Amino acid sequence: MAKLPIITAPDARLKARCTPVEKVDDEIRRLMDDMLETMYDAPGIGLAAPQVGVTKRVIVVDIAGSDDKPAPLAMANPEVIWASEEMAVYEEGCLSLPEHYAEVERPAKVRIRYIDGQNEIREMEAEGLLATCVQHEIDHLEGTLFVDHISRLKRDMILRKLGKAKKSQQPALADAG
Ligand code: K1U
Ligand code: ZN
Repeated sequence: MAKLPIITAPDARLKARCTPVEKVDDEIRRLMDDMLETMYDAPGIGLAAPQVGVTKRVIVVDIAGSDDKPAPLAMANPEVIWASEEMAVYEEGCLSLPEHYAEVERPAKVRIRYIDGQNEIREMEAEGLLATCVQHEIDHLEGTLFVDHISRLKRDMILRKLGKAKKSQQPALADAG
C-alpha cells in the first residue's frame, strides 16, 4: 500500500466530473487500498479518488472512531438510489479544504448502490454521519465540494484564504503558473 498526496483547493482537478469504473480489477483494488491508507494517515473519515488526482468514480469511507474496530468501505461507481425527505445538518470538513468547516444540510438517510472490492454490486442504507460522509464523497466525483452547498460569500472567503495559503507555500510555482 502507498500513501498518496492529497490535492488541496483551489485546483481544477477537484472540479472534474469523474468517469465510471468498468470493472473492479487489481488496479482499482490497489487504488482503493492506497486511498484507505491515505485517509487513515490524514486522518479523515472519507476520501474520493479526485482528491488524490485520479478522475475515477471511487470512494473510501470509515467513520469508526479511533477506539473502535476499523470499518472500511471501498466503493466504485457509488450512487444514491433513494434519499429521505428528512434532512440533517452536520458540520463538514474536507481534506482538500484544510482547516475550514461549515454546516451543510443533506438528506438524513440514503440508500447507496455501488460495486465493492470483489466487483460485486451491493446496496446499503446509511444514516447519521455515514450518510453525510458518503454523500460528501459522491459529490467529489461530480466536482462538487462542501463549500458549493453554502453561501457564495462564505465559499469565496474560504477559497480565497486557501488560494493565498497555497501561494505563500509555493511562491515560485505559483508565479510561474
Ligand atoms: O472528503 C474528505 O475530504 C474527507 C472528509 C470527510 C467528511 C468529514 C465530515 C463530514 C463529511 C465528510 C474528512 O474526513 S475531514 C476530517 C474529519 O472529518 C475527521 C478527521 C479525524 C477524525 C474525525 C473526523
Ligand atoms: Zn472532501
